[in-house]
Amino acid sequence: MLYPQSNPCRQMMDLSGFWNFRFDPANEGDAQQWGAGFDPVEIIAVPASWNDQFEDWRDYLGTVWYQTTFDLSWGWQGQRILVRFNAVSYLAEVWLNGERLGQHEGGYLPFVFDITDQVKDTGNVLVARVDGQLAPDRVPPGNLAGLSGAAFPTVNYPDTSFDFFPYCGIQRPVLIYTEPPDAITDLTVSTGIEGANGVVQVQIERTPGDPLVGRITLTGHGAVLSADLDLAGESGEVVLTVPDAALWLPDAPNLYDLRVELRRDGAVVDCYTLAIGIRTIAVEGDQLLLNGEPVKLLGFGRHEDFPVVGKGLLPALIIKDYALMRWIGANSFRTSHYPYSEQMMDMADRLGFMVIDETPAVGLFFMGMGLEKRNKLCQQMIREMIDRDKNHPSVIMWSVANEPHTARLEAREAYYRDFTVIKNPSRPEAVESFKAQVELVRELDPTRPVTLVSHEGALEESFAFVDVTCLNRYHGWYSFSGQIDQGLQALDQEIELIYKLYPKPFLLSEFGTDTIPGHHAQPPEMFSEEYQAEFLTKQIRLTDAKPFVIGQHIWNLCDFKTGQAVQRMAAYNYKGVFTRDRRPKLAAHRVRALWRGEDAP
Ligand code: GCB
Repeated sequence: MLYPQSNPCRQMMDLSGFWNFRFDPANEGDAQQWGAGFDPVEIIAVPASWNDQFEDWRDYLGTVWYQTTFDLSWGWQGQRILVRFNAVSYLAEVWLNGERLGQHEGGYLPFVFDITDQVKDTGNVLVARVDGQLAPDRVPPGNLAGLSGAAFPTVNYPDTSFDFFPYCGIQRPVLIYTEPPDAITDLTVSTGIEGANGVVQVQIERTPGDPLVGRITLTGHGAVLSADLDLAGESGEVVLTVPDAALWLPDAPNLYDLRVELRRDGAVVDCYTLAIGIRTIAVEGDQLLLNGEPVKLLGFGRHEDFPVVGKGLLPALIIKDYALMRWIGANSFRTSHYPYSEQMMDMADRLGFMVIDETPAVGLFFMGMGLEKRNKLCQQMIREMIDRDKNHPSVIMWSVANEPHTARLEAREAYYRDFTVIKNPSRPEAVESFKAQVELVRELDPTRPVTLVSHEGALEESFAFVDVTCLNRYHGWYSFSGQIDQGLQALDQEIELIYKLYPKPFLLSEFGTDTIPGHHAQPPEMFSEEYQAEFLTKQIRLTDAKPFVIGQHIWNLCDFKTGQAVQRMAAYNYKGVFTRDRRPKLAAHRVRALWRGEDAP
C-alpha cells in the first residue's frame, strides 16, 4: 500500500480540521439515514479521540457520527479519486453524498474507498458512523465480564482485556487523493548487501491495461542509478546494484529516494517517490544481526497517548518522543499494542530507530466467544500491517500479539508455584492460531524475523514458531512485590528456563514499576522514584550479562491513561520513566547512564 502523495502526477488533500459530530447513544442515526447527512449537534477536531474533547463523554464507547464537506481542487477531473482513513477506532461505516461506500473493522490500520463515481466538483458530504464498543469478538477484545483466565486480571472500567484507555474516533488524518488512470498501485522493496554493494529489489504493481514502459531511479549519497521498466503485465521487477552503498543503521539512518515513473506514448503518466533504506535483518543463532552485525535493542514499549487528543495524531509529540528516546540512549521501541501512525514510522526511518511492529492483537483469549472471528481479524490485521509498513527500513521485526492468554489454567498453577512446565501447557486453539498467523507473516514477508510477546513465560508453546522470544515480566512488582532482589532471582531463573526450552534470541520486552513522580523513599519502596530506578538498574544489568539476550524494552516510555481500576491510581499507568507530559523521573537519568555506558551511581 502506498501512502498518498502530492507530486506532478498525483494530488492529495488532507481533511483534518473541525468536523460536524453527533453522539448517537440511542442508535437513531441508521433509521434516520444520517449517512445522507445529519444536523450537527457538536463540532469535533479530527484527528483526535473523541473521549477527552468534551466535558462529559469520556467513557462513552458507543456509536457516533462524523460529517464534513469538501470541494475538489482544479485539475482533479479525469483521475481516479479515493478517500483514505488512516485509522478509525473501532468500526467505521462511510457514506459519500448519501451513497454507502463500505465499512472497516479494526482501529489502527488504514482503509480506502474509490469515490470516483460518487464525488462531485463541489459540495461533497462525507459521513462516517463510528462504533467504539468493546466486545469479546473484536480485536482487541473487551466486555468479557470477568471471563476467568482471559481478561486483564484486574476489574477495570471500561472492561477492556488490555491496559490502556480504549480511546476511539477518527484518530488519524482522512485524505482525499488521486491516482491516474495508469497508476503505480504498489511497490515492494527488499534490500540486500553484497560486499560493499547494496542490492535493491523493487516489485512494481500497476493498474491492469495495455503494456507500459517506465523508469526507476535511485538517488542519494552520491549515487544516481536508473533502469528501464517494461510493464507488460500487472507487475514487474527491477534489481539495482548500488556501489559502495550507504547502509541504513541507527547511527547513520541513510535513506535513498526511489522514484518510479510510468510512461505512455513518451509522456509520464504516473510517478511515485519512496524513501528507502538499504539494510539486512536476520536472526542467526542467539543473535539479531543488522547488516550482518549483532545489535542490541535498547528502548521501550510506548503508547500513542496524550492529554486531550487521546490517541490522536500529534506531530509535535512524535518529535518530542524521539528526542526523549535519543536523550536516554534508546535505539528501538515496540509499537505496543497496535501499529502506530505512518508519520511515526517515517520518522523512525529518518531518525534511525529499530521498530518491532505489533498488530492490534493485545489481550487475546482462546475460549470461544467469537474465537473464529478474532482469528480472522488477526489475519486481516497482519495483512494490513505488512501491506502498510513493509517498505520501512526501521521495521526489523513483526510481532503478532501482546500477552495472549494461551496457557491452560492447570499449567499456570504449577508454573507459578516453582516454574514447573507441565506437558502441553498451551491451549491447542492458541497454538493452532499462532502457527497459522506466523506462517502468514512469513508468506507475506520472508525478509524479517517474527516474534510473539508473551506473559506466559516458558509455558508459551507458540515460542516454537517464532524467531525471537519476547517476555513481559514484572518480578519485583506484581510478583515479589517490594522485593527487588528476590524478583531479580526469579527473572534470572525464568529467562534461563525459556532459553533452555527455546534456544533463540531473547528480548525482555516489558519490565517496570509504577512510580509516582515526586514520591521518594529510602530504602526504596514501591511507587517511589528510588524503587523504579533500582529495579530498572538491576534488571538491565542482569539481562546485559546474558549473551542470548538481545535487549531490554522498559515498560513504559511515559505514563499513560488507562481505564479505572484499583491497581491504576487516578486511572493512569505510572510505569513511565517520563511523566505523561514528558518530564523525566529519577530512573530516566539512571537508565541514560546505563545505556550510554556511563556507570550509574
Ligand atoms: C503488561 C502489558 C501492558 C501493561 C503492563 C502493566 O504486561 O503488556 O499492556 O500496561 O503489563 O503495566 O501491567
